[in-house]
Amino acid sequence: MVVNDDLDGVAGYMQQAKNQAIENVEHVAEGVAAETLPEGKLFEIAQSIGDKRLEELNVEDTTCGYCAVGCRFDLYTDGEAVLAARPTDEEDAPVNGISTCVKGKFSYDFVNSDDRLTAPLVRDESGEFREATWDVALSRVAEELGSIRDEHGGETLSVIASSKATNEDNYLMGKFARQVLGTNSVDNCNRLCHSSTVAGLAKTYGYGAASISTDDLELADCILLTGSNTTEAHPVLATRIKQNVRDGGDLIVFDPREIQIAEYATQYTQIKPGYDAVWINGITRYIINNDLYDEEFVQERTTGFEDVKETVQEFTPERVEEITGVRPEAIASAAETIAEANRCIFGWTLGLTEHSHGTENVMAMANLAAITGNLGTPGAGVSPFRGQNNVQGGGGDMGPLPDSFPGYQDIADDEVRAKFEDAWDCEISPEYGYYTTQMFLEADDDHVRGMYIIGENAALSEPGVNHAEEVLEDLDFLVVQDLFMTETAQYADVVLPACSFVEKTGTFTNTDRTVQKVNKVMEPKGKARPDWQILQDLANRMGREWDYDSAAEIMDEINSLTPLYGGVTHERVEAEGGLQWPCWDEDHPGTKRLYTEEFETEDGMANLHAVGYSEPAETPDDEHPFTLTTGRVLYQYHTGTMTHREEGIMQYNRSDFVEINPKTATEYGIENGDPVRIESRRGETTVPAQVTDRVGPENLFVPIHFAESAVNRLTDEDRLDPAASTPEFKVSAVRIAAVEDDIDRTGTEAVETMGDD
Ligand SMILES: Nc1nc2c(c(=O)[nH]1)N[C@H]1C(S)=C(S)[C@@H](COP(=O)(O)OP(=O)(O)OC[C@H]3O[C@@H](n4cnc5c(=O)[nH]c(N)nc54)[C@H](O)[C@@H]3O)O[C@H]1N2
Ligand SMILES: Nc1nc2c(c(=O)[nH]1)N[C@H]1C(S)=C(S)[C@@H](COP(=O)(O)OP(=O)(O)OC[C@H]3O[C@@H](n4cnc5c(=O)[nH]c(N)nc54)[C@H](O)[C@@H]3O)O[C@H]1N2
Ligand code: SF4
Ligand SMILES: [Mo]
Repeated sequence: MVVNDDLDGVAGYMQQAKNQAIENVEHVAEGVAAETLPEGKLFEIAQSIGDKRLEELNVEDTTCGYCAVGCRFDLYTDGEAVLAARPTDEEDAPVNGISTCVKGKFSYDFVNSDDRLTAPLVRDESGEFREATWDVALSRVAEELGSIRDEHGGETLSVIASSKATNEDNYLMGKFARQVLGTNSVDNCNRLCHSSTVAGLAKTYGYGAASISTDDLELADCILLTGSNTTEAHPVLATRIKQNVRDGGDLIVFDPREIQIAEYATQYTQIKPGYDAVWINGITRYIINNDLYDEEFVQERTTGFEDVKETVQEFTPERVEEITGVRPEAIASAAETIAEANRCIFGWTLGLTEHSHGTENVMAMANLAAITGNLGTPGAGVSPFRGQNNVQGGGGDMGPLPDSFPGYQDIADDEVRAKFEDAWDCEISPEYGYYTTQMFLEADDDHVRGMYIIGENAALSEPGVNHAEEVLEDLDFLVVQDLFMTETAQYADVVLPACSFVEKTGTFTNTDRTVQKVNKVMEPKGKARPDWQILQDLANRMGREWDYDSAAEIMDEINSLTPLYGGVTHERVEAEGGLQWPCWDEDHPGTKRLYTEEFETEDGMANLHAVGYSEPAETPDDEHPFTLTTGRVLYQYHTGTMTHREEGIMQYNRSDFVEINPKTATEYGIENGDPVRIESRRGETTVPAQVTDRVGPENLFVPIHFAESAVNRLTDEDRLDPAASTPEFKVSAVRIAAVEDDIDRTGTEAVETMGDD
């Protein structure tokens, strides 16, 4: 690559970033960017800015729209495309400072992509989509949703809200569902993700959120991580964890796959998927029986200890080994390291939650954190790393949920409901609506007849998509609001073009409860509009009089109705560089750590609940002898609508694959790259093999990123966590076969067909 040393400004920065990335192999996110993005791409960015005068570019600081780490940076645009991301002032970037990962730094080709939706589309009588004006499209939506509501009742309508969108957008999605459509069936991707965390933590401690601040990750003496592929899914948090390990902290990783973060761990223990409560209870038992627990904390700040003590007795080291494959020494050493640490953080992600008993797994973990007294102090606490950029805020705090209003206020509580009925001038049923996973099941009996899906690619991301596709096909009416003609939008009657985070203003709330500002960097593409403006137009066509002028005005309403966000105004978020909830009023400084004095339960104590034996809903047998688990890779994001359009990323990762142990591969005559057919009781898919001892001989792993392989054809839509309705994405029983016919391994078609037809 030709390097022009004279490049200054942004171009110089890009060059510097690349040099640093190459030199600093420790920094995996940057290192990966350097390794994976072809030089051409980096050069192109540097060059395109080098060719322009800096003053011709628009620069805004904003918050990343990919994951919930909540990195902040400046984005540079020439009005046509995003040219570069570079660090913003460090005080405005409390989580990441100057770090970002490959997606936040480079993956913006989607914004100006030729296949962005730029005008509303309405399906005509022949079944073809036709471009339409906003007036025509929204009138059609208002008419169809209105007639289903009037004929069959509002409760037969469902809204899927979007954790990609802002808090302000999501607040209005919840309000729209309840006030305009008259349904409590409004939910979002949290159901497929961390809702078992929210349920488990809310029941034990009060808040369904991380108790720590990201800074605590560097203050802990010990971090127990499980079910989190941190370097790939939360790269910037992984950097902070690795920094802690370099400074002498202990890192314990329990995961069925020997993921990259395991290389940095003081202890890595391979587990069998689906039995987390068993090994966690084993550690709790060891700590209690060896008197290593925090007696004072247990006495003064918890209830339920005796029950827990009694219940964990069945999880003897021998039994734990028999069920999970974890050796007694591994339980003992983890238990001792946790107990010896003055401050320990318990971090987890989907490996713990996406199970038919995810809520119990989380409660087992919450018990362990409480009996060791690791809550409410610096460097100690629980940290579920949340997923989508705004799932904490938009997917939870803002209340697009079947059971709660903004701020987790229960819709069944008469006083709370009266407050919202009064503010929104409508009647609201005290009956909870359907969770996302239930919406799809209830549609079979016509309990759901119409859906409004906003920024969610359900046709790929729901469990059991063979069933989800049938539902989408059979609905009386479906409206989809997205950036692209997704696999879901292809089933719609009307498709509405929305703005991406780069084109709008508002706030996102990240994984440690920090509300941060999202600033408009570019004008909307074509006729696309911010989600809140579309909703406002639609609400008014359906008989309401919404007249918000800006996202800030919506936030004012949120402040007045949501105690947790009482003082979270745009002005303060901007001035203070982020505010952590709870922030009760204008004078409240926000909350760095939860539970310093009290838990948010009725008695102020951590209410421990004993958790017994649980196993996956489906276990391997002679017919389906392998356990399939599913998840992510660093370069791709979910169903690929954003990352598949970034050629630099696609050059590295063009298709899904199956991780398969060398022993199993030999047994089936499979070599690296060979196509493998994987079948479950629900469906099948074929992907190339990646032969690796990252997984054990009885386990397989397939990522979730490509429609061609659509791994959710194999997962199960029926068996859900009883408390949270989360599906068991992390365990399916499958069989495999080597296949003769060749499959497309280049992945180019995935890029070309996405959104084109
Ligand atoms: N690059 C990238 N980053 C992302 C996303 C993305 O699509 N791409 N998505 C974002 C979102 S929405 C989310 S929710 C997060 C998800 O972040 P993660 O949950 O870290 O992502 P997964 O790949 O689903 O990984 C889950 C981990 O659980 C392990 N696991 C599987 N089964 C079990 C089990 O039974 N028990 C235990 N203990 N572990 C198990 C897997 O081996 C894997 O290491 O990532 C966010 N960040
Ligand atoms: N097998 C298996 N399945 C899984 C998982 C797993 O681990 N295994 N993980 C689950 C999890 S944790 C999650 S979070 C889900 C993710 O599933 P989805 O949320 O369906 O995945 P995305 O591809 O992120 O879809 C987001 C959509 O929003 C659009 N979008 C982006 N920004 C905006 C905006 O501002 N406004 C609007 N209106 N649209 C926007 C994007 O184009 C995209 O189509 O997948 C779940 N499915
Ligand atoms: S770690 Fe997450 S928030 Fe940070 S740049 Fe990467 S995708 Fe964006
Ligand atoms: Mo997620």
